[in-house]
Amino acid sequence: MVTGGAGFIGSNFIYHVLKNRNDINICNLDKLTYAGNLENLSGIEGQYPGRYHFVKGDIADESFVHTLFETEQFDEVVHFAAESHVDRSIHSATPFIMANVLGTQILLDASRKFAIKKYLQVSTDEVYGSLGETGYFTEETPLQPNSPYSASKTAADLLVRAAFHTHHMPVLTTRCSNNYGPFQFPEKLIPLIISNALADKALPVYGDGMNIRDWLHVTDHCEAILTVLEKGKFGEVYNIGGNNEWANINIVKKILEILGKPESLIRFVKDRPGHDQRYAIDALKMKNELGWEPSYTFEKGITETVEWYIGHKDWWERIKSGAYTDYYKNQYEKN
Ligand code: NAD
Ligand code: TDX
Repeated sequence: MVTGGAGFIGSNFIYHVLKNRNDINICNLDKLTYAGNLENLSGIEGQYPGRYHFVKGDIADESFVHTLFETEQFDEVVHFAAESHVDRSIHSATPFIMANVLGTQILLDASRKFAIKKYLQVSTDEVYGSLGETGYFTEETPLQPNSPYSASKTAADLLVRAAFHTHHMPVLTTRCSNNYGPFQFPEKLIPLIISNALADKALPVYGDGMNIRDWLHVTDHCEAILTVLEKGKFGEVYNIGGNNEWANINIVKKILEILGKPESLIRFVKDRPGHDQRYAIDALKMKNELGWEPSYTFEKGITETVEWYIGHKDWWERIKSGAYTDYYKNQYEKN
């Protein structure tokens, strides 16, 4: 079972697995929140007959989850489903606790009751907090989350850790840096900048634009998760990253250069409260123990991603013209 498979990384993961592993069938459990979009998977049942099906439901609904596990008899669980946007967690934290914390414990309980053979928790580098100018997050870095989003992801990681130590559950945890690629919801930096620039709209950059993120192509993340699922050691944490640090302002300028749009579109806006300064992952454990390394260069990945958004204007225009417009006004046009 994949949870959250109608979102950005989950949908990419489902395609990646069905394409590369003939012996794996997938049930996708997703609540279809604002971020879940079945258009991301349109035609997949026909492309892979009998190997994929969708179930709509909430991971935080205990009786529903237990019934589903009993009916479907899953072997393995890969858990992506989450509220995932830091800015939304600053406006309202409760949905993050319900989905990310309660939802994770309910999945762990069901996995234990129905003797799931492997449970993989998809986590984030944000659990480690923020770095200064030097250094990297290793798997031993203390957990110091700074936003309600990252605090909820940290709580979930600790519940997974407890499930291993207390119940000896077959769990694995991955912590990845920022992803980019096709099907990313246009509230996140890269798709927001591409789609706004294509529409000649202002490009909001928080603060001075000097916050740094380590960007990884989503396909590399999916391959890393599959590697951990197949070769990882139970109870262990694996950091996944691109060794690819960029200041936000330079990412924005890079996108404008690819699109041939002017830098005059850039607007420096009010900073995100508690904005983490820098994330950078040390992914040596993935390389040395499991033999995984990123395959995309950033040049190739970002160029392909910009081309994907140019070719899928209908996809993001539909999102941007729906309920998302209210969020956008509240986040960017209120001040
Ligand atoms: P996303 O917001 O695009 O997708 C999340 C999906 O989860 C959506 O389809 C949504 O409908 C579903 N969902 C939310 N609450 C649910 C619930 N209660 N029950 C069932 N489904 C629910 O997120 P994403 O960017 O694809 O991230 C996926 C996972 O990867 C998250 O756990 C996130 O913390 C983690 N992660 C993301 C990044 C990144 O850069 N995007 C980096 C590292 C880790
Ligand atoms: O309008 C914007 N302007 C801006 O300057 C937005 C939306 C973001 N930013 C900045 C904030 C961050 O420094 O860009 C950077 C990236 O922002 P997001 O795309 O919101 O990602 P981030 O906050 O880094 O979190 C992401 O990476 C880790 C994902 O959303 C998380 O789900 C994942 O865990």
